[in-house]
Amino acid sequence: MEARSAMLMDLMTRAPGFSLKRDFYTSPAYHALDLEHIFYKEWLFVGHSCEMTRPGDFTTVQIGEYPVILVRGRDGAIRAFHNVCRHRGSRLCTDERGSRPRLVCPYHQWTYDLEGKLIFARDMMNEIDPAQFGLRPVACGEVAGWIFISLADEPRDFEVFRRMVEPYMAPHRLAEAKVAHSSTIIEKGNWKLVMENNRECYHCSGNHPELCRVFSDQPTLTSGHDQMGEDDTILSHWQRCEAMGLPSRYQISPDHQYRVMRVPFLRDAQSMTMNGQPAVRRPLADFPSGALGSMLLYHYPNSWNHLLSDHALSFRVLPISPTETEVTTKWLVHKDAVEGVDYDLKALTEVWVATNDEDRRIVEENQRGILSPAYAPGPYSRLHEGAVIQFVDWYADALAGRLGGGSAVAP
Ligand code: 3BY
Ligand code: FES
Ligand code: FE
Repeated sequence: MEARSAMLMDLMTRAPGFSLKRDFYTSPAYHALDLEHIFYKEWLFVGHSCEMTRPGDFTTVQIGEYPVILVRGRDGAIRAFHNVCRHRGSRLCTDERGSRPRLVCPYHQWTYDLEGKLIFARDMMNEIDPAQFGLRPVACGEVAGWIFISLADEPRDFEVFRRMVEPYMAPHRLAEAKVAHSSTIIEKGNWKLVMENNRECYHCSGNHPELCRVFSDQPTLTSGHDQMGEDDTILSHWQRCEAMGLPSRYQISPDHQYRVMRVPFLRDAQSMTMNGQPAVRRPLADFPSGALGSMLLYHYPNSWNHLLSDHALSFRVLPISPTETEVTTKWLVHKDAVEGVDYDLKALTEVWVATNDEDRRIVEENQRGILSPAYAPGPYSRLHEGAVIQFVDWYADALAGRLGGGSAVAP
């Protein structure tokens, strides 16, 4: 059977509340469908505006088959383009990041301005209409310093997402931050295993000694989001933070694609550090208290984020192959915080460097088990893995709708 029909059939007949069939985590054909119908259609988190502060600053990113460049224009706006020269198609910018007054193709030096206009094609300016050969734009949106792109011809509504999450993010003043540290790891596992693993803390007590020093693995907090408002500790945390002007209550989009909420840390911890003390002396904003816990932002298919009082963390997930996923973590601090004076890099990064490595191992072992022909879908815990069920339902619904089958959630 053609992969598309096989996948649709698998989605329509899957057992809800169970992990997916093996092909979803292993098959190259299913992976290609994930790219086409999820990664080439949804808004994707790619980076931070504070990484491109001046005109000409650029960063590049590879989404499946698409190389993309993000560049700040002379007008101050950040734009995204396909990183493909309009002459004969060479990749235009080869560096991961940098700064250029113009974008010059390394092959025959066709030259584009920072707004993507072709301004020079040696000995060809009379032969062609340069207006026809500008860089092809990619939709680009920003919310509170977080940059998203969409490769879709008709991108989904970004404003509705922005309106929900901006009030939660803006008080952390992340456009005025800087990236203090960045780590990129390749996990030998399907991207959905990376996301599923992130969506539960059923594995935390057995695997994350560092994270568990400050982060509770209590199910209401990490998975049963719908029950959050019934938990007194969470309710009083929300009330305290909202009294400081920080929106905190759990909100989720109608299709469950993205959500925000503020969660308290254990005891009096203020940050995700080994001792719970702030890692950065200079906080991100003038918060009256440091015990804000974490403002969590999840956006499917490819990011989760922790906004703390002293720093912020972003996590970007990009599929490389059916069994390989790139995970990039960035630690953001106030732009004027000085390393060695206001923060110690090891203290800042220790918990998540360890946690990421533990999660990598978990995901890789999960993948190795699933690669066995003996693997069969297993049940998610209703108590601890409710958010995994939500993620898989979102994925299955989004795909089934696009493959032509309507909702994939069994009645
Ligand atoms: O090396 C780079 O990334 C350059 C080459 C041409 C344009 N680009 C910004
Ligand atoms: Fe870019 Fe020729 S391919 S200048
Ligand atoms: Fe984990």
